[in-house]
Amino acid sequence: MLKVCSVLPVYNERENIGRLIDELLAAATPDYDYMVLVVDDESPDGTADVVRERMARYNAAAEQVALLYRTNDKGLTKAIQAGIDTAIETYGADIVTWMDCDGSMPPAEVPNLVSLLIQDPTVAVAVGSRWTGDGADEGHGFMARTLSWIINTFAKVWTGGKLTDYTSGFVAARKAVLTQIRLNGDYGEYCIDILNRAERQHTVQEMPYVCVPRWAGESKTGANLWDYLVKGRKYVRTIVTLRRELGYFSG
Ligand SMILES: Nc1nc2c(ncn2[C@@H]2O[C@H](COP(=O)(O)OP(=O)(O)O)[C@@H](O)[C@H]2O)c(=O)[nH]1
Ligand SMILES: [Mg+2]
Repeated sequence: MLKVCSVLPVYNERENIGRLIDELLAAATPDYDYMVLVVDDESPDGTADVVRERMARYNAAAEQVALLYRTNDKGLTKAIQAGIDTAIETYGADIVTWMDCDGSMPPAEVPNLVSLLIQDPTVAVAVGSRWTGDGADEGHGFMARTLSWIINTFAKVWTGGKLTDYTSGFVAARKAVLTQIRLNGDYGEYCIDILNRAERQHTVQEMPYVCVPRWAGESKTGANLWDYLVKGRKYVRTIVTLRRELGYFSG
């Protein structure tokens, strides 16, 4: 049976991670073997204790919840990459998904993202988009939405890609793509990089989703103009590098 693993990168998400695990496991369909792998970078707030409690609750019959507790080389992109590697090498995942773990991305939509890959063998990556169809960004204010729209338009026009949400972070991908393309960058720019590299060689399918405010706790990135400009510089650098390295792509 196909194995699907959702990698859940967390830092100080004690108030959100238990609910997210519950909702992901409740939404899973019997079409495949499903598990979640939480990747915690030594959160001081006790996030891992909540995960261990869920492991005790859910793992009696089969391992549905696992924890990768990292004490070195911290950071969001490295956490997701470590989770992807563990999902494939240790848990034998054929498909890996990942998402933010603050409630801003809908756990109930994960099976829909996965089914885009299962129903069509030519689709290699499925990605949630706030900027297509019924998608929306209700989780951010006007400034963040506008900057995100500018970055996404720039990514599309400058690289020649076709996607509408390169900074999504809500992704499901086949093992074959993930063993071929590794994540580059520190934070959200890794997503622009992997999606653009993937769409040059494979079919990447978007699925509309509505991003909502985090359930509880605080954003790690901050939300003032300076934080966005610092983040934006890295995004722009990634887009320029993609065009320089790979050229303009008109697929
Ligand atoms: N493992 C790990 N997860 C992180 C790190 N930084 C942020 N995260 C997680 O990444 C996701 C997005 O972070 P969030 O604070 O919501 O940032 P924002 O959405 O950009 O405001 C959440 O699930 C965080 O818990 C980190 O350094 N390590
Ligand atoms: Mg967030």
